[in-house]
Amino acid sequence: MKAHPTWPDADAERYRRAGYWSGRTFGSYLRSWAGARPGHLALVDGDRRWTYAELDAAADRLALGFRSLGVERGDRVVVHLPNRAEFVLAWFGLQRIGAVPVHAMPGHRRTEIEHMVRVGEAAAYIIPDRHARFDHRELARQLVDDLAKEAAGTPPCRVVVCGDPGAHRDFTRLEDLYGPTVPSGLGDDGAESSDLALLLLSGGTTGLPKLVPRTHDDYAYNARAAAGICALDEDSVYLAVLPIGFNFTLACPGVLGTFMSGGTVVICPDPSPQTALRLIDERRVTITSLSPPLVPYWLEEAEHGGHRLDSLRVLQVGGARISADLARRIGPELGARVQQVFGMAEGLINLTRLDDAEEAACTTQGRPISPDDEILIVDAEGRPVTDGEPGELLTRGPYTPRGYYRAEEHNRRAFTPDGFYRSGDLVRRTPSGNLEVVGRIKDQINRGGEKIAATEVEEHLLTHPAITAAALVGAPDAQWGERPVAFVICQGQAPGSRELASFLKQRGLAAYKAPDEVIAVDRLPLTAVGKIDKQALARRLPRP
Ligand code: OOB
Repeated sequence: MKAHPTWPDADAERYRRAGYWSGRTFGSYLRSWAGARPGHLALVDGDRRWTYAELDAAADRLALGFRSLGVERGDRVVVHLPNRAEFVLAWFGLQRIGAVPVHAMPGHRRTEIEHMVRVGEAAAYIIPDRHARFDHRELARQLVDDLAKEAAGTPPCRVVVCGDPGAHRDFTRLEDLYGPTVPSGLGDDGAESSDLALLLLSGGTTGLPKLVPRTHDDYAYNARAAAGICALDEDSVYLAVLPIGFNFTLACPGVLGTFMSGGTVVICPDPSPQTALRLIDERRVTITSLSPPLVPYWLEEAEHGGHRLDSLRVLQVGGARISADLARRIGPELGARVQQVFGMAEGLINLTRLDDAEEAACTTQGRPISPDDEILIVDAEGRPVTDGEPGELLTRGPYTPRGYYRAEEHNRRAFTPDGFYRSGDLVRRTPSGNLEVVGRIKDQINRGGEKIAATEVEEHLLTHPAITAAALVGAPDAQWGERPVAFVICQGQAPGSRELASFLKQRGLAAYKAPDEVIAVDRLPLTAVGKIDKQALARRLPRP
């Protein structure tokens, strides 16, 4: 059985003929970038730098190391690294042998990682030693030990540590994976462009998050098309502020789009505005991307920090809705053009264009990047709405996969029979032709760009001894856009938000998913079909 659906032959052929799908893998792309501009600066992390030739050589050497560890073509490897050059080096090292990175977010913990390792049957798990006061080696130790007990005899998931493996002798230091310098480089990576290149974690609406299978063909096109719209070239300098594993940062156009254009990627090691604005000044950054909650801090730092920001041409903002008022301040206060990005791990990317009217750039979330992105805006019965009316966004196209990875049953609900992805987003087409995101019908909370699947958290809340029923709802929030609030029915004393946060932490859930507030109720309102009526609950919340 196939692990995931692919595009029907006729569509694949059309995408190839249109030139969207180049027939090349990321491993071969890197080789040709290095051939074209060997000495050009590709990657900067603090005072460490790599030219394209050096990046290519590092990928070769790491590829050999991964291979010696037993990682083979098609194997999945969970990458859980923060913003460091090693993310990029390891990523291309894996690409070069046709292995498949599975992207974890820095905040993910045991629950999320275990899920990715299990669903992906990961051959390896790449971690930092410590990051943000968390010892990743401890998490890895417990996880691989538990898995080994369960599945004695099957190949273990190897742990690779960027930094110090500490006392864990069976863990491998990433540094030690560098094989000998191979002047000619590895030959063909053996992968085909239609193969899986990476797995992205979906924002999710169900108890268990889904993995999105992205191929070389589709993901390379995603990065290339976005880079074209942003007019990137070899003088472009992209600052990676949000996590590199996030689709936005990696390929919209992000890190990969910058490489496709021969530019330079600068890694921002922490998201503080001081660090980011200092790097923009020092490295003459031309483009970067942010989530909306960071924008006010940047404006504040720009006003008082004394940084030279005149190199910055474009500030992309996306992942969650930015208010028009905030967007309007970006041009005058930062001297950069605002570009809204409405994308999804599942594929479709919408961008406002650099020559859109200022008002459209500030009030809409852009339009698809490919002429062959198909968009339907439909009502609750699946019928197209009158143009300009709001409805659910359905989409299909050359970089929107036709289903999740190993999730056959879920795919039947998340995709229409003719292959459209049901985004769960409510949008309307504005007179400018751009889309505006006006709401959501999926059971998800968007905390300033971080997605929280309500049912996932509810399932964990229900394991609390005092809680007999739970509903997680997004409350409007001035800073985050939304924050998670839990309505709970309890036996005895209701736990407070602090207690629940530590309870969920113990259960290995990422901290950003914990409810900010807990409201104890006697009963939960139900809809006509007997589901918890979240809209009724949302109406009980105070407006910000
Ligand atoms: C990005 O990807 P995901 O997979 O974390 O989240 C996708 C969802 C969308 O379905 C939508 O609900 C929301 O995030 N969203 C936005 C938005 N951008 C994403 N809602 C309103 N306004 C926006 N600008 O979030 C993502 C992937 C690639 C590029 C940018 C964002």
